[in-house]
Amino acid sequence: MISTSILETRAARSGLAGIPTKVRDGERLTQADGLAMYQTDDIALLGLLANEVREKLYGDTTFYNVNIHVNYTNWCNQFCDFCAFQKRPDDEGAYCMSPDDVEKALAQANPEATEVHMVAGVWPALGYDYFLDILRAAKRGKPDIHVKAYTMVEINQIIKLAGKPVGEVLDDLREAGLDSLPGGGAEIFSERVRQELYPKKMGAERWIELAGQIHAHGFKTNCTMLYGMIETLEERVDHLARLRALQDETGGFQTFIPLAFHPDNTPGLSHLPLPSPQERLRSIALSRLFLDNIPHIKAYWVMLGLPVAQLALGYGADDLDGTVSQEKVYHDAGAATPEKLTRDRIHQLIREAGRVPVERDTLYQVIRSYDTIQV
Ligand code: V47
Repeated sequence: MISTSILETRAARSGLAGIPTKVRDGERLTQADGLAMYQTDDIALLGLLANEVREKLYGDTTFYNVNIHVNYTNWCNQFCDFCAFQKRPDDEGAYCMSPDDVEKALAQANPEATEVHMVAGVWPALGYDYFLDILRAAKRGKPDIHVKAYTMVEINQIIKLAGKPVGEVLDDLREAGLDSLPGGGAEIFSERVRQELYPKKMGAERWIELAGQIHAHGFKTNCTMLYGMIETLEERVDHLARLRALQDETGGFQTFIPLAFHPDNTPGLSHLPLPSPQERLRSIALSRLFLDNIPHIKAYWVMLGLPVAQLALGYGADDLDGTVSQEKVYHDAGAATPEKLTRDRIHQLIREAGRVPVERDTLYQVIRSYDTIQV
């Protein structure tokens, strides 16, 4: 192990003075540290530190799960400038799955899948019962599946439709089959960015309030940050700090997923570049170091691309999501990644990165470790 004093000498040259010592002592990083980590050119040093933290927690273990995505409708009235997935019902390519469609999709899914990730647009004409019915339909199609569904944005809409207190809505959703919630819809918490790019979408305070209520109700969720649009580095750090503060209160986040903005086919931002591989690795490493209370950092290969996702496993990420299949939000925005991966291909990617594949369920219970099994 390189001595802390050698690392501090290097850190002093790259604007990261004090950070190696804090990380090794387990001391919380400040927002100023967060900003310094966004400003430094020394991404390799961030990676080295983040990898140390990751190895301390999990060694070489790299989690993955066998999952499918069901984007049940692309109808959406939020009209976010960054989104290539949204349609009005009359638009070409618009669709909305019925409960029967959802049931069929699950019945025909990979029999080994343990999780369905079910998210979509927001369209008020879909009534409260629809959201309960598609959960029940998913369980009818595959009774043993874990249903991870509905971002805070969808939950906000479902609560409006229900006209009932949050707690009662969450009870109904749980009874209909909801097991946990994904991390989408947070975008960037900055009110400035929201006003400019997604003014119809609920603001950060409501996202955080709902996530807190959902955690208090006993559900685990994930969390995300969409970066690479028009946000400042300070706004990114503020976003991460708000997630960390909520996690201190509730402990309900399992995983953080930094989401790199994909510009293709987006209504307002198609002129922007895709964040570079360096920036994608920085986001992984920085989130591992800054979000000291969120257990898992996910390399979402659909958005990172396979080579960067593999590298991310040495920059702090401990989770490679997943076999996926049928994902539409990123693929509509120009993601050039495959539509799905087989289990064997995931094992190969993890092994090539020098790590050990461990299949997990949604709640990070180990299903099978492949440390001695060569599959
Ligand atoms: O909420 C939309 C983002 C999210 C674009 O919880 C875009 O396990 C980049 O949240 N470019 C959906 N990003 C994806 C998501 C997710 C993915 C994987 C795992 C989990 C999990 C959650 O994608 C949206 C939005 O923030 N998004 N459009 C785009 N053009």
